[in-house]
Amino acid sequence: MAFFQTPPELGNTFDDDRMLRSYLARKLPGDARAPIERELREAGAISGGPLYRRSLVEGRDEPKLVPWDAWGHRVDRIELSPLWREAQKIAAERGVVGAAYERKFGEWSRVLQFSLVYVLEPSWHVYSCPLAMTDGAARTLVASGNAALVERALPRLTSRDPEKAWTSGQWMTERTGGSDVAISETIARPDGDKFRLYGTKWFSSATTSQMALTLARPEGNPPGGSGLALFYLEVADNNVFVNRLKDKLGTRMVPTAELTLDGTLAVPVMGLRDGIKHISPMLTTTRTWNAVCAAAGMHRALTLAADYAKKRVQFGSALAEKPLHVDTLGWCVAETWGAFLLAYRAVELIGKEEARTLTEEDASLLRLLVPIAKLTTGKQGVAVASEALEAFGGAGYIEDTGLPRMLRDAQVLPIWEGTTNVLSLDVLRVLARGGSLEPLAREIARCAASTKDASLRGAMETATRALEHAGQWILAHAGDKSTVEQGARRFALTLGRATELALLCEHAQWALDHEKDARFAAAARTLARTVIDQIQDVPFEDARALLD
Ligand code: UCC
Repeated sequence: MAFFQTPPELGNTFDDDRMLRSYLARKLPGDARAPIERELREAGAISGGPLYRRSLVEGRDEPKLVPWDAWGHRVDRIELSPLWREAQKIAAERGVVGAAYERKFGEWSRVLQFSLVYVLEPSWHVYSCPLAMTDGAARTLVASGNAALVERALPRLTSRDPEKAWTSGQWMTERTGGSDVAISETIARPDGDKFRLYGTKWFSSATTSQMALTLARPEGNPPGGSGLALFYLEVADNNVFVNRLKDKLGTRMVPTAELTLDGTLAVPVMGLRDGIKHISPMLTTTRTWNAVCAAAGMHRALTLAADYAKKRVQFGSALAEKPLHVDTLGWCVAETWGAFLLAYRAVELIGKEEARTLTEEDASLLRLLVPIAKLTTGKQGVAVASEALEAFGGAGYIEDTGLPRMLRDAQVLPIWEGTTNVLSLDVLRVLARGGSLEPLAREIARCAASTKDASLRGAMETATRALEHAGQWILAHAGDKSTVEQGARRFALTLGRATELALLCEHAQWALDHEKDARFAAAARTLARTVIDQIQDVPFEDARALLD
């Protein structure tokens, strides 16, 4: 009898998620828990069942640009994959954006909404990208106080009716750069009480969206970020030309396009200045999506690898019996749970902000936590996806297993929405503009205060010491801008990993007390054995010499 390997399988991706379920049990108030779990269980059945199966067979069904119709008219139509069309419907009906704005569960509404994202994301070929920007646009419009735009767009952006629901683009990146947005070249010329935009947008990920928020410089404004204004536009019949779709390493179902705006009618969202500042609610939102999706991708890769390890026999026993394989997957679990808790801490605070229960201290924590969560989980997402693929041996490298896509899609997480280095500089920006490490110190002290079990003491101390070391380092180099900038990534990653470890200790203590579950404690100890404190003084000459 010839041998055929049994492939990995998924069950209900909510029911099978130890971390998510334990987290919800710990956090949700009694009356919210049952209805939230019900919604997530339904989403988990879709994600682990029909959507996952489709994602495997439709993995090459990429979007197509149709620039001209049969009779020579320029149409610039983008044909989406069937799976994306299905995702559009599921997302609207399940309220993957809308649930956050309905606020049925007060400050926990964001936990429901982001948990829907977390459960569904790995099965719908990164449909979370346009949803993230839709959520970001909704939050930005609400924050702007522009009543006319809120009235026009918000009901559509948050609708549960697939026929009415809109998605939004966020068009910031230009040929001049995706990081240094202040040097954008798009100009805005007055046309009555509106403006016409002229320029090129180099990456627009949700090109099929009905609206977009974008930056442009009103003619006569000074150079730099403060001279840009934030504009709202609707895409249909509005002189938006699709130059081409981008040929990307991953996120291949996302119709990322290069656009020319040639007289596109737009209205200012909030005055004619400070566009970067005004679009910052969008950055906060999409970066949180990024962190949640990183944790979701890690969890999916790990779940498949762990299931496979039970089925795959090599050298006389299942991989799940091999100490070395178990050790490798155990590391993946610890990284995944750490990433989850860090991302969800940002989610909780956004929920509080929207329910108006956020304290000033919480607000300072949120501002620091979002870039830290995005940059830390982005790196973890790539590392865990890579390790999970390797755990399949050659099968992890073969396209029709559906596995390689996980690594390609993970690789975008540290790139879009601000690279690791740009976000490390954002952390420095927070500290330079009146912030401090105090909110993180309080967070870690809170975790330490609740962590009593002797088996967690060492791990908790590792987190506390790492944060202290980071604090000493930044203080010691306060006057030396170049040294601080050079070490910014190590600094930010230390903050991120220390916070993850502290949150994991806190959760582990709760799980020991309330669920008699020692797995989170094992995960905390495993995470503590990785490099948490990355602070080092590296002579700049060494780095420079290597590039000369
Ligand atoms: O990649 C892209 C699309 C991909 C699709 C996304 C899907 C994601 C979903 C995932 C699901 C799977 S779009 C391109 C993304 N690009 C970026 O994210 C930009 C990266 N660059 C930066 O973040 C830079 O740090 C800039 C652009 C913000 C730096 O510009 P400036 O002009 O140098 O900034 P300033 O002068 O430091 O800040 C201008 C103002 C300040 O306010 P004031 O004037 O009151 O001091 C800042 O405090 O903006 C404020 N500000 C912020 N506020 C700047 N950044 C922030 C922030 N993050 N939060 C709050």
